[in-house]
Amino acid sequence: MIDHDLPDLPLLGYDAIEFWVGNAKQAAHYYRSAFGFRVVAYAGPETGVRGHASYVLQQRAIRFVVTSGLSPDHEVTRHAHRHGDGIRDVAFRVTDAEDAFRIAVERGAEAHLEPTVEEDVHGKVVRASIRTYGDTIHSFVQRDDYSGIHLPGFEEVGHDPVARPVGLSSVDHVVGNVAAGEMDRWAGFYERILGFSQLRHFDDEDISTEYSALMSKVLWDGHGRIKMPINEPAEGRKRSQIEEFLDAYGGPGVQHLALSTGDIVGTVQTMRANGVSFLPVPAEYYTEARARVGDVDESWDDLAALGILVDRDEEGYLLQIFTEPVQDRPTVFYEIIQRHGSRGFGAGNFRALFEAIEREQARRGNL
Ligand code: TYF
Ligand code: FE
Repeated sequence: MIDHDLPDLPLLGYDAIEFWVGNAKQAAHYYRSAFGFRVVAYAGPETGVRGHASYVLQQRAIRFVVTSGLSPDHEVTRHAHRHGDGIRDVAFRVTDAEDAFRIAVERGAEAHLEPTVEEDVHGKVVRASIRTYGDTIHSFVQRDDYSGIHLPGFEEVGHDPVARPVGLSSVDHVVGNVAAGEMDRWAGFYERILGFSQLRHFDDEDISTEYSALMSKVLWDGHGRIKMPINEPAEGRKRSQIEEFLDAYGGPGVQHLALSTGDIVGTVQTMRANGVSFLPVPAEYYTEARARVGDVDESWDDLAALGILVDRDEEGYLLQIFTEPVQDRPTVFYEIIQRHGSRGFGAGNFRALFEAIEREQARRGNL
């Protein structure tokens, strides 16, 4: 619960999501050519930054940073060695980073970066970070007094000849995988430290043991600006997909990022044409889904041709689809989501989804 003796800790939304990768130059190219992001800024030796290179990628309100180390012992290189390409920082935008950091640490967060002011001709940015699960951090970024492209040290990159936007518009949610028995502790972390509350949880016996082999709790900021589900493995019929992730990633970390689109049919058509692989959905799914969901604005033929899943609840419906992991390790993947009223996570798709994931686990010899 929130400690009401302490002031509120308002998070304005996601700031950048930073990936630490083996080869940022090539990772940036993938997000440009396949996901339609535009490279807007760069930092590295050419811009006076030592030790690493970073590319800032933008599509509407989504900002990714991909960074790699330039020498064998750099911390970014070591992170990439251990985890493979993965998410280091899920940053939040705040109005006062020093305040946010102080409140979080008073509530028990482990400090990673003390409040740090960076300045250039475009103004100033204040940043501070706390640790979360595994080697993942949350930065608090205060950039109201900054007009530069990203952060001091970055240089703007002009026209991107590769990127063609695919319609992705914002980060909907960011999901973490933690070890068995740790979900409640991390749910408590988001409640206690950031003042989040539990939106819903999937730990009913039938869901967790019969076919999903995972439990999940959704923590959110109470506004919908930030949603952070946490999964842990559960005993199931088969080896948990969460266990597979934890082994391949070398511990807890971000499992998937859900990105919103206003036109999922167009977005998925373009991403598929760009070479992105999505989880295959059996044709029978659509017979069941049409009966379960009823009328939708989209054409069922388009949804079936593209493998888009559909779910409905009291508030409306949603469309969602999942990529294969975007590394050779079975770790981070993406969800593309379009909401028509529903604030859910597609619980009605869990059986079809988790069975599809299990088929992929089996193809990798990990089931
Ligand atoms: O974020 C969610 O809850 C949905 C469902 O390993 C989901 O996207 C949950 C766990 C998982 C894959 C998808
Ligand atoms: Fe999701």
